[in-house]
Amino acid sequence: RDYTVAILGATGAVGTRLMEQLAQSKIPLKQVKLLASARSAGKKLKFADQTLTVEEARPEVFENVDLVLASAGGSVSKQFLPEAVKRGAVCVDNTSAFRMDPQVPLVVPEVNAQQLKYHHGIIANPNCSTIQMVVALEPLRQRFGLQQVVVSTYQAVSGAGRRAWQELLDETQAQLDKQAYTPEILPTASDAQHYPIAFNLLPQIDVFETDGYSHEEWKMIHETKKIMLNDMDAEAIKVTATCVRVPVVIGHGEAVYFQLADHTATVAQLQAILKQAPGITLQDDPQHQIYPQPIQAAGSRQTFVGRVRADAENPGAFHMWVVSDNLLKGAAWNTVQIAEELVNQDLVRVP
Ligand code: 11C
Repeated sequence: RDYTVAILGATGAVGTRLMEQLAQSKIPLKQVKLLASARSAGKKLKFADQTLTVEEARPEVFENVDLVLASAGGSVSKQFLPEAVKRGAVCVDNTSAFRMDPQVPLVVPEVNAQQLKYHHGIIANPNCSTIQMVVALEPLRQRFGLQQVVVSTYQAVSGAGRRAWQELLDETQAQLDKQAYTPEILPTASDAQHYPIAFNLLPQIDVFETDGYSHEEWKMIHETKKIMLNDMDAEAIKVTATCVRVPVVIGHGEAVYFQLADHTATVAQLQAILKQAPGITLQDDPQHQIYPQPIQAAGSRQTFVGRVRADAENPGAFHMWVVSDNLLKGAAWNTVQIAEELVNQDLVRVP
């Protein structure tokens, strides 16, 4: 069977990579449709060796589409994905619109591909910072049990979109040129205050909840529980997070501190498991200064893990440093990987 695939939000930072990842994927393609807002309709974009014209997203354009890969923002997904499902298309959504819906599997294929068979037409792709963390933690959880996670993130500006990416570049140039620059996007476009990211750190990603956590921190806590335990409020694994934006273009870094149930686990065992685990490249040789870095991870589908070390005062507790390309494993690649799994498991149909 060959598939007609629509990309909703083809012109954004993730959309561009969705096209690249789809072109490289094993999915047999009948036709590819590029969909975006009326503003981008008519644009011509390269897909593999073809030139495709972007169409305006309207409910009718989903007729005869088998698979939708969506990354045009939560409100666009809420508006169009139910229309696509009504017309028989299965949708993989990279926005947060449906992630906590109990009818919607939230999937990282290395962790919970078995959840895909329960889909009702929509599958959600998790937040980028959650994905790379669960890829690294899951093989350790499988072997030793996992009780608690404390994560601090160092997140690249591309996570906040193309305009935030440009803001870092323009602001850095302005500061080097000793020119004035007024930030308009970061820490988050929808909040009242904007602060410089060049030569700075911003401990705010997304808006704040009433309990003092940012929404990004909330996502890391509840998405991790849903992916690993299929319950967004599960108490069996405690998770807490501090999310920080750093002046890096691509590649989120995470300092992950975790408590295993089995207190006999050793660093050598953890390294051996991580070395074999799907989707992971172990870069852990401090004597030779080998450890993951965003500039090396950018452009790769892998999750890179290093700095694995034991907390000498707390048996069963360890640190690791996890880096991945937030636009690939954190978004476009995980989305296309889910689509490949749906094809492999013969699940491209609305039940
Ligand atoms: C960031 N993690 O770095 C966000 C971007 O829920 O898919 C991804 C937002 C999401 O700003």
